[in-house]
Amino acid sequence: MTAAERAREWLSSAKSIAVLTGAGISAESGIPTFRDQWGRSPDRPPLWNQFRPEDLATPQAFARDPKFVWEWYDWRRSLIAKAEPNAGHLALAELERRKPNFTLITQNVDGLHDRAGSTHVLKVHGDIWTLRCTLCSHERHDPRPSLPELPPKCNCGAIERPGVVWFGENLPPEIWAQAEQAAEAAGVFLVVGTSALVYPAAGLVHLAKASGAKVVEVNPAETPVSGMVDFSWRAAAAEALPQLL
Ligand code: BV8
Ligand code: ZN
Repeated sequence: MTAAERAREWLSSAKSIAVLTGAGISAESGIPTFRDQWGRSPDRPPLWNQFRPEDLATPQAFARDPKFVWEWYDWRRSLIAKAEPNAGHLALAELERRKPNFTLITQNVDGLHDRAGSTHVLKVHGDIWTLRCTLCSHERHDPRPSLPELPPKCNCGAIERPGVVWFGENLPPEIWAQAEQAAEAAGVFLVVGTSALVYPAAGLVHLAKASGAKVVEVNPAETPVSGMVDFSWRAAAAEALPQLL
């Protein structure tokens, strides 16, 4: 039985399915991942080459230099705006249409799952297109690829931050609770394109496994969860996920 046949068989008999995606599913849309390209990618402005995401995606970095952090997010927003969802994103949107109990949980902030047609996306690390005021917490969606002024300003006069979850910050409680419930209830849990290093998101894999799910990983590289999943598919998301349909 091929990898695809095995995964398809598990999916067809699953009463509920949950999927956790990471930056790897957007790699084939041309968006650099956090850990396996950032440092070396030539298209990443030299300005940030000496920084790691863990250094920039923090409240401390933002408090120290909001304009610098905003320039990083503005560059990412403009890159994402030029990107298109790939076959991996589209396959998950199709799977959602076909399977009644289907929950997509993503660590990505790029919004490509929504643009691919997924309708119920649990964004556990927030959304790069949302801006939140640092003073009055007013949130707004701003789809403009590059903002007229950095940092952007709220009507109340205070500066706004990206509506994402930074390191050291809690995940949105209600979204996180739904993600945990979906992982616990899943008959099949797919973990796609994540290095499984960032917690508590990576913990969903352990939770799904402990709750009796069949866990399938899709990743061209080995990760810390490869040893515990039922099947670790060494493949790119855009190549493997369409084979699940
Ligand atoms: C929290 C939003 C409670 C912002 C992000 C020590 C030990 C354990 C944990 C910690 C620790 N010290 C601190 C912590 C907690 C910390 C953490 O986990 N740190 C890590 C670095 C050890 N976590 C937190 O702080 C979280 N909050 O714990 O709250 C708390 C409260 C107060 C005080 C303390 C704790 C918040 C974490 C959220 C951070 N925000 N993003 C932004 O985007 O700018 S995380 C960031 O990393 C992205 O969201 C990203 O999605 C996420 C995970 O990375 P991946 O998605 O996995 O991407 P990565 O590049 O790593 O991997 C890509 C994978 O794709 C690779 O495996 C590659 O092989 C694969 N791939 C490549 N190409 C393809 C592919 N796969 C398929 N197809 C392909 N074509
Ligand atoms: Zn405000």
